[in-house]
Amino acid sequence: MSARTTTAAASATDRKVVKPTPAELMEDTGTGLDYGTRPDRMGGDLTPIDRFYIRSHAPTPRLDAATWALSVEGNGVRGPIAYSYADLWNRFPLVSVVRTIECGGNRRVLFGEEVGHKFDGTQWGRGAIGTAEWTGVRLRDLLEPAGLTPGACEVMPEGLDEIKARRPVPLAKACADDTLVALAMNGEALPADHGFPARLVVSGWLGAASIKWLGRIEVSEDPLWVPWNTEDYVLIGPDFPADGPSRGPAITALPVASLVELPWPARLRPEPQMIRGRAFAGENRVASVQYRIDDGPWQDAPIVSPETPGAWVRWEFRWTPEPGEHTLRVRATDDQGNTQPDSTPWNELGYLQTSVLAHPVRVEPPLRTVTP
Ligand SMILES: Nc1nc2c(c(=O)[nH]1)N[C@H]1C(S)=C(S)[C@@H](COP(=O)(O)O)O[C@H]1N2
Ligand SMILES: [Mo]
Repeated sequence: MSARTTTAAASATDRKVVKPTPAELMEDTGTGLDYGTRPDRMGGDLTPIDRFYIRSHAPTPRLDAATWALSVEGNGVRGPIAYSYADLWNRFPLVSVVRTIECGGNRRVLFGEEVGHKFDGTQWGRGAIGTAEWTGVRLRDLLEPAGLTPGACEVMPEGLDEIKARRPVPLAKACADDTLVALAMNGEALPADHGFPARLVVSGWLGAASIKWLGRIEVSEDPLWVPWNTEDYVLIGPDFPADGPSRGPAITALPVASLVELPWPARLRPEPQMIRGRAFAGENRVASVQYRIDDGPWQDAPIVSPETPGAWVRWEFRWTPEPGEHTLRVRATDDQGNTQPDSTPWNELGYLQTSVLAHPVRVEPPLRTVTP
């Protein structure tokens, strides 16, 4: 074996994630674990698996579906129960839903630029969001055979990765129609980086609730406190009072935000073109999207995709930009009347950036036509 092949083989096994993460499709945040989707390569209504963002706190575990099992246990069920991979595929109705997953830390770098601070944590631009068709079994169908006790109130999935990621969800959310134990993503068995053999999909909530590589589900009659609802994925700051053992309120449903499908800064030609983007409002519906160029008026950017609860919408508008430097602003409004604000409330860990972004756009001078 040549020295070169040895190095290639070594670096291949040292990789912490499994799928390729080419720079044409994904933004490397530098942790080796976390890759965002390039905003100008988001694909169609669904994000293709080859570019779906990855957010993992530890290397992707390689799990064998043949020996894997998922247990349901805790003082909130009458007796523990365990399912094999085949049980999940064969014993329960399979459900498919299109849902968006977004990391609570998405846009952290832009939040930092807004407030003049460098937040700790994964240095996300705008790409920690993606939408897939998830196929699997309703979580409530898996809880029911274990016999929920009348006092059961919290359901805590646990991952089989090195950190045993855990994040409780209240029973009502756990039993929602669209809270799934997903086995497939966009019609393929779940890829290793996205939680094979099975992950939770908690519609409209921060990505951290959608635990990957499920191994165990605890049902509890008591509130559960774990790092992901006491010190991480909580809002810490003067606007956010501490909550029992937690340093601040735990993030649940995500607030409305939007994305322009252009690089940052964008470079455009001075010709008629369609500007496209997405908006997502967590558990709410996106009601409208508006855009503004420089100091011009706010105008409607029509929504052009089907509206699916818990999934992003796509919007677009036509623009013939003049050469020079421009600022493009977009603001989405949800069906509860919430509009993206002008500034994001300060919180120590830089979560939930939703303020209107000033997207820099440089428009090239027109091409000179060469006359003979
Ligand atoms: N077991 C486990 N589940 C996890 C995580 C993790 O590190 N370990 N990361 C969470 C976070 S913070 C997010 S944003 C989503 C990302 O899902 P994705 O990598 O499929 O995009 O997974 C969540 N589930
Ligand atoms: Mo996340």
